[in-house]
Amino acid sequence: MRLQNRKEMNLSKIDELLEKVSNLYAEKEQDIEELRVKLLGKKGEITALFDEFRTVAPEYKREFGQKLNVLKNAALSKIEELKAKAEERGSSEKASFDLTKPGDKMDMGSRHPISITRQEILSIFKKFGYSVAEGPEIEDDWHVFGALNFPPEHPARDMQDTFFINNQSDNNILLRTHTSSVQVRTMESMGLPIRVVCPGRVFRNEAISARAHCIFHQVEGLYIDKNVSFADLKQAVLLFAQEMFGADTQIRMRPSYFPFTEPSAEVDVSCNICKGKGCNICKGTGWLEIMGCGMVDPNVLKASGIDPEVYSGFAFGMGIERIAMLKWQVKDLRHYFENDVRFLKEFETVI
Ligand code: 2U9
Repeated sequence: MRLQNRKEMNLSKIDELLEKVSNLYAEKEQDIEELRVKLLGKKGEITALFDEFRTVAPEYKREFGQKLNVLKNAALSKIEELKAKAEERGSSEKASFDLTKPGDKMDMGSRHPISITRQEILSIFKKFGYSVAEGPEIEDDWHVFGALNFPPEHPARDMQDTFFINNQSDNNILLRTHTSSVQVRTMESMGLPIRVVCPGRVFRNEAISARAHCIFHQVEGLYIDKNVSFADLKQAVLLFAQEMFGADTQIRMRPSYFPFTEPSAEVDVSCNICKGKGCNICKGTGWLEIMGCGMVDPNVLKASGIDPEVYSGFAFGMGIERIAMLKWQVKDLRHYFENDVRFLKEFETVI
């Protein structure tokens, strides 16, 4: 290693940096840190002089080393001084906040309209003495079709209409197409009488449109006891409709068909928008379809070990999306699945 003589010693560089350090100025913490790195960081100017120190001739090392230490200490205390000033400034800025100012508005989350509607339907039936039961979304053929009097060749058992697990309709494992499977499980496991409502997500192999979706939500109900009649069903449906859509709501029943009920009916409520006069919501009819219902088919009772000679019952089923569409006059079911915040915000005030 060639040792530097006194002339070559970078003493003037040290003086130059001393001058620079005494004039250092920065306000922001980030700028102060930048200055520190420039001088004392791994590749800093002062650090470079320490590297140079190793090459200074022994007789000059003392003088060079002393000056270098003075420079280093000056730089360190300058940086500390600037930092302390910045901190002081920061805390006095904070103290000058107006603590009486109202806070910034926070965006609150809100319940989804399907959840709100589900809760409303359930609390009406809870008031009538029903309990709530839930069950699996992945089901077997028996609980979705077999126990519910679906004939072996019924189209719902086809892959066209139902999602089978592993895409095989003969493996008997499928996504439930209705929550009736939960009522079947209730009949199998609970004692009589039964008063139960079953909410849940169901799956059907359908094209998605403004009125249909391959995933939707249902609430179904089942009431089984001795001497249950169609009149009891009609009264239960009327009271539900009046709680849900208003005390002056009227209902009508139209004959229908389901494998699991006999007789069966579709239920309409009087249109609460035009009060029965006819509008574009009820398509001029004055009536809106809200659910299906019927007396539980004796075969369904038998399949779950209930004697149809002793017991009878009624059942009903409704799509939550449909009820929510009618309640808030939403014209396209897909809004409920897209979760556009502008749509969801409409329900912020509904608890
Ligand atoms: C058991 C016995 C009978 C449930 C019922 C309906 C009528 C019905 C539809 C409404 C619109 C399904 O969501 S929707 O597409 N449901 O019309 N459901 S009676 O009957 C049962 C269920 C379980 C053991």
